Amino acid sequence: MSGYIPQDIEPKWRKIWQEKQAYKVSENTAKPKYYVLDMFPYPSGAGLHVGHPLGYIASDIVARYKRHKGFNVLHPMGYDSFGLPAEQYAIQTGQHPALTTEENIKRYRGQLDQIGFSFDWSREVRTSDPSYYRWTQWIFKLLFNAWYNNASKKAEKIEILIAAFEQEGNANVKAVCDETEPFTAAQWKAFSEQEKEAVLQNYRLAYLADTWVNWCEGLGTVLANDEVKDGVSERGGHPVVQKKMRQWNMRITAYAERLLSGLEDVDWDESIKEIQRNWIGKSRGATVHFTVENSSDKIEVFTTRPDTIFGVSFMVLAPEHPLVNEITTTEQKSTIEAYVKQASLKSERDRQADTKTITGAFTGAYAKHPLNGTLIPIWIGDYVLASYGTGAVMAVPAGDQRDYNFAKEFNIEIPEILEGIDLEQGAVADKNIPLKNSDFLNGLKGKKAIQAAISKLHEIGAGTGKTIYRLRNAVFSRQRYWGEPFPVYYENEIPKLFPENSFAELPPVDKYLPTEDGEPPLARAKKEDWKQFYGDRMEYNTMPGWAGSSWYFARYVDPNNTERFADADKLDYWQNVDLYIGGAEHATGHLLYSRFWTKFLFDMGYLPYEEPFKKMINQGMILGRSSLVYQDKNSKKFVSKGLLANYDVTPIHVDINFVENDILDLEAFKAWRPEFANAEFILENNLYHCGFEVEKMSKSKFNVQTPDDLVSKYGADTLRMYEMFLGPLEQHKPWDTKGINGVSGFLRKFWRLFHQEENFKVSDVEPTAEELKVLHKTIKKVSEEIERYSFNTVISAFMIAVNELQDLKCNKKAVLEPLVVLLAPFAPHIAEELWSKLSNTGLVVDAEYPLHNEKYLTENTVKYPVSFNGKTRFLLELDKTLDKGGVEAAVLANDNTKKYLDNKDPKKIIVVPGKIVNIVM
Ligand code: ANZ
Repeated sequence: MSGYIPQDIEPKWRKIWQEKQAYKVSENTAKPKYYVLDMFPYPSGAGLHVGHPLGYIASDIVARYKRHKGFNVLHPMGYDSFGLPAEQYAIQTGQHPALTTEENIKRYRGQLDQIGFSFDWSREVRTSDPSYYRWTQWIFKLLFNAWYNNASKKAEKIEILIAAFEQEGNANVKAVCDETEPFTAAQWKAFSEQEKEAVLQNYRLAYLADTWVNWCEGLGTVLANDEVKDGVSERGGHPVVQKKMRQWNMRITAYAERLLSGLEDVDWDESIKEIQRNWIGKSRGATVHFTVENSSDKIEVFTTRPDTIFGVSFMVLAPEHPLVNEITTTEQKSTIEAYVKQASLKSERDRQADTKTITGAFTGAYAKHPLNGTLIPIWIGDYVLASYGTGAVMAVPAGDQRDYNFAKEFNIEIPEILEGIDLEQGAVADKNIPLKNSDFLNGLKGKKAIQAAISKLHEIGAGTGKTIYRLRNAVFSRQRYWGEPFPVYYENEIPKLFPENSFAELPPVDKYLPTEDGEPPLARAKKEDWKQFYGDRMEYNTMPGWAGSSWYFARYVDPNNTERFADADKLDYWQNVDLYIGGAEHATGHLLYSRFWTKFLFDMGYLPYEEPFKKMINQGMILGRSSLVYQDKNSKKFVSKGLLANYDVTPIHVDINFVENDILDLEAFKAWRPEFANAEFILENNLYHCGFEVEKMSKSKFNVQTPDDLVSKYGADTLRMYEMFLGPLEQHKPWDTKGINGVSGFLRKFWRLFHQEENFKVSDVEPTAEELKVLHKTIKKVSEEIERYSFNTVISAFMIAVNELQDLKCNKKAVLEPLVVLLAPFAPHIAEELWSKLSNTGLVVDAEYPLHNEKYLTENTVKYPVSFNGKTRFLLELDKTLDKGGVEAAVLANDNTKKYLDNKDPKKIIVVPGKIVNIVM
């Protein structure tokens, strides 16, 4: 037999695994279950680069390890296959996005298959497949037909709410809802169908509303908050403005408290939990009503500091506040209108981020202070956000810096309400300063003051304690083609659900663009294009990217079920994900939405757990290592890096495939592009040294390393181990192939332990204590480190073990065979090959994991330092069980001792058993 040739071994075993369906699992109550999941990818046209498999390799190691440990392991993979790039390609080329998606998936699958993952592909899901998205629609229907009962603290069916309305109107209903006028049972019954539906929309968990949305003209769609960065779209960088549109929304705010408290039950990185906590943004305080002078209108504000109420010297409404038009006086009308227009051009984010530019306008109206009756001017200003709290503030310049700045800018009074504080420098936010000029609150501070203020406001009917959340309801409509259609149609503009067991399939359209009237692409479909058509018209929006990914973990449990989203017994068996691996960038998107849907499906009795992902690890990004050449601006020659000091150069990215160890292949570079065909170089010692930069991998930087090239050159096992060897999983790290030869060399060495001059040869001789120690030390280390998800240190442990066994010239089966099992999760192909050569009939993936025995780890000998008159001369290894006399005798009999004694008689021999020997001469 020949040496280690991964190119022969690897495809062979992948074929066998496939033939034997080695990774197919089903429910098995005899075994404990373990569910390990990767965030499924969007199959983009660019294929995988080496950064993508990093998390998949880690999860695959855990999946295989747990399987060896006797678990029934669910380890599925699929595709989050609706999305923008396929749609944009469709717009450009007219090709249906389903075709592009199909092609991309093929490419991904090919790349993934090469790496030897233990995915159960029979469970593959694709969010864009009708057999999948019909269940996404089914969940939407459930949400539409549900409301959140604050009394039972869970979602319930809308029929229960309707029954309550029929019994006693809405007065006693405790629900998470939008503002709704009170009505009696009689009034409810008298409502028209339209009126009833309009009321219900205020309660439904999926509902239609005119919502302020991030409108992106460039992309022709609405974007979620987490898709907007610095006022532009995350994809494409197009400007985003605020616009009011009728949209589907998800009442995720109903779950704010549970989304917060549930974080205590999951084992996630603290930083991700903190991002979610901040995003949910719990604030305790009070709402206070101010009546508008000469009007029946009331302005409600939310404040975290009701205790500062005697320090209010003005009010500020968000420019979009519904009362702005109503209260503005004729004189101020044009000023206010101009300001409102100006403010609409800024996104909420920009308004929050920019604390320097202070703008606002006076409405001309006044409000009455609820406690002392003074008249307070009402302004509008863009630092007050329409969608937070009540969209209005009582401004207290003494305690809030934004109010302070506003007061200074517009020359408004700054009442002194804080004991011993000089307000020249700015506002003081500290709650623990006693109040003054504040009537019954004088001398009080902190929680006591806040409580006293709330009690008083409550007593006079002007306010009440309230907790609010920064979290907003999530806009759920997108004006796109390549997304889930809604199972919704309209009759007299009343939204209605498709009948049970039916769902909306994406109809063909002539173009993937909005219509001339600005309707979404689905409006292009004619009646007969829809497989099912109801009512006057269909819903034209589609669902956002996060719809399909909010529940896919549940579908893997039973992906081919046509009767139900997943079988209840299977859900019971597999439960939630034990280990989830994926990027940290989804903290406020996918990872929040999927928690929300899980809690909802739990409430409705469809899921047996409340948190989808028990433990999560967020893998770091693998950064590209770009190569740069430097072109002299004057001569246009390319200057080697060491000579740059003498030239004025432009750095240019060059394809990393032309560079090895930073040395440029000049001919390859010249052949790369016509403009470089006649390139001239200024070299160092006849070589061109390139510069480098560590940055995100991207096509435009020519620094993308695909796994394919490395697999064909080194084999998948080397790639797998090398990616793990790069460093701790969670860390960002640059891609650098320098060390890959070392890892490949390690696998060769491992292989050679089993071979003598190309022939497979292992011995059945009993191993020595030393050999057993290497084995058991390695078993212990490897299992402990895998349990800690510290994969890079496992690889080091393997390398040490192989070196030690090589030194011991160990080829004993009793040592090598367990090592093969240890290595199998990391390098499954070589492990299978050696396992079969060891005459095993089954697959190594099914082998039992070896256990270490402490017995072999404890030392049987002691290395005594032997000293003469206090000077240590040499080490003597002796049996641990020897007593004082035995040690003394052994020392005296030793040749080294004789040499140092030099024929003299020792005066005294001091033996501390297990520690030292000192000979006094
Ligand atoms: C009076 C006051 C006095 C306030 C004081 C603060 C300090 P958090 O902690 O973020 O919840 N506020 C309320 N609604 C707002 C909105 N829509 N846009 C901008 N600001 C708004 O902050 C709550 C505080 O932010 C509220 O308490 C209110 O100002 C302001 F010494 O009311 B405060």
